[in-house]
Amino acid sequence: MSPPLHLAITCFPTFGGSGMVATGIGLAMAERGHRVHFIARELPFQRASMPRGVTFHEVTESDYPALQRTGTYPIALASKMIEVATAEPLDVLHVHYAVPHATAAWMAREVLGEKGPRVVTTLHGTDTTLVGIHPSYLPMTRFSILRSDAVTTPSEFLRSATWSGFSLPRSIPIDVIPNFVDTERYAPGRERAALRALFPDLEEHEPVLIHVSNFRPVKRITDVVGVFAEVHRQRPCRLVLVGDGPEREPAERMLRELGLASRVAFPGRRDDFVALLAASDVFLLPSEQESFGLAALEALSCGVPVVASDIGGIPEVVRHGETGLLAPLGDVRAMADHVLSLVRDAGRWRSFSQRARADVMERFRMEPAIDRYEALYRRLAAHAPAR
Ligand code: GMT
Repeated sequence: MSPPLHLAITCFPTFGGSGMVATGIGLAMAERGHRVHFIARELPFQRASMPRGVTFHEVTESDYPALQRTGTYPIALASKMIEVATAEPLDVLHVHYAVPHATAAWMAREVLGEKGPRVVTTLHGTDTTLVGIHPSYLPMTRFSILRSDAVTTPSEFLRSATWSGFSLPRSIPIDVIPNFVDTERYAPGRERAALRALFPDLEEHEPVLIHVSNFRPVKRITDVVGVFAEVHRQRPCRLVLVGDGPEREPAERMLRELGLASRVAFPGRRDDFVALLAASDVFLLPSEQESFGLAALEALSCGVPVVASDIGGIPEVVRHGETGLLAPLGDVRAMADHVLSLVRDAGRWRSFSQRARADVMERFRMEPAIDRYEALYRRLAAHAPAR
C-alpha cells in the first residue's frame, strides 16, 4: 500500500464554487487516509468537529495602520505556507484560484527551495477570464501559473481561455479535471414541504423556478427575473432566489416594479437549500461568464433540468436538448420559451430530469474526480526531491 500523502490546500472560504471544490477534494483525501492541511483565512467548511486527518491553519494579517489597504494577504498567506511546510513534510500544496494564491505559493516555494512541496494550481474562472487578465495582475498571474508544477481547470473552455488569455503556448500542459458533485447529498426528491414553507399558497402543480448564486453581476440576476416574468405571464409560477450579493437589491426593485414581488422568495444563503432545489422544476443560470457552472451541476444531480446561457463551460455540463436547454446570452425570451416547453409538458420534463441525473452519475461523480487528483498528487510527489 502507498504511504499517505501530506497535502496543503488553499482556497477562498466563501460561498463560491472554488471553495466548495477545494473543500470537497481536501475532505475526500482525508477520508482516504492522507494528511490534509487547509491554509486559509477561515475554515472553508462547517463541521461540529475537525475531521480526522485534517488541520486548519489560519492566515492572519497585521492591523498596523501603515499597512491598511496595502493588500498584505499574499505575504501573510505565503508566510503561513512556509510555516506549515517547515513543520510538516508536505508533498503537495494545492491552491485554488490563481489570484493571489498561485503567486503566494510561488513566493513560498522560492523561500523553501527545491525541497518545498510541489505546487498545483486549479484555475476556476474569473481568476483567468476577469481578474487574472486585468493589467494590474496579468504578468504576475501568468508567471505564477507557469511556475506551478501542475495546472488544472474544470472545463475545456477554461483551458483554452487560459492559454489564450495569458498568451501561453498550447504545449503548456493543463489538465482538465471536471468539477464533481456529492450525488448522495444532491439527490432527486420531489417533496415540496420546503417550498411550501416559502409559499404557503403554492398550488399542487404550480411550477417553481430556482436560481442559486452569489448574486454577482456575471450571474445576470435581472435576466433571471426577466425570464421568470415572461414565463409567469403565460403560466403562473414562483421563483426562489437562493444566495445573496450585490445584485439582490436591483432584482428586488425590478420585481416590485413588475408587481411580482409576492411570487418570489429570497431565502438567503442556506446550507439546507437542497430540499428547495430538488423540489423545484427548472434551474435558471443566464450567466455572462461561467467556467463550469457548479450550481447547474448540483441541480442536474437532483434531476432538475437547467435553462442557461450558451457560454463558457456551461455546454460541457448541460447537454442541450437532453439535460437542459441553452440560449444565447441575454436572450430572455428564448430562455422563457425553453422553460415553458418543460413546465407545459410533464413527459418532456420527466425525460430531461431522468437524463440529467443519469448523466451526472456517468460523468460527474466525486470518486473518479478524486481519483484523478490523487493520481496527480502521487505523480508530483514521486518526482519531488527527497527531503
Ligand atoms: O463565479 C462565482 O460565482 C464563483 C467562482 C468561484 O471562485 O468559486 O466560480 C467559478 O468557479 C466555479 C468552480 O469551479 C465554477 O463552477 C464557476 O463557473 C466559476 N465562475 C465563473 O467562471 C464566473
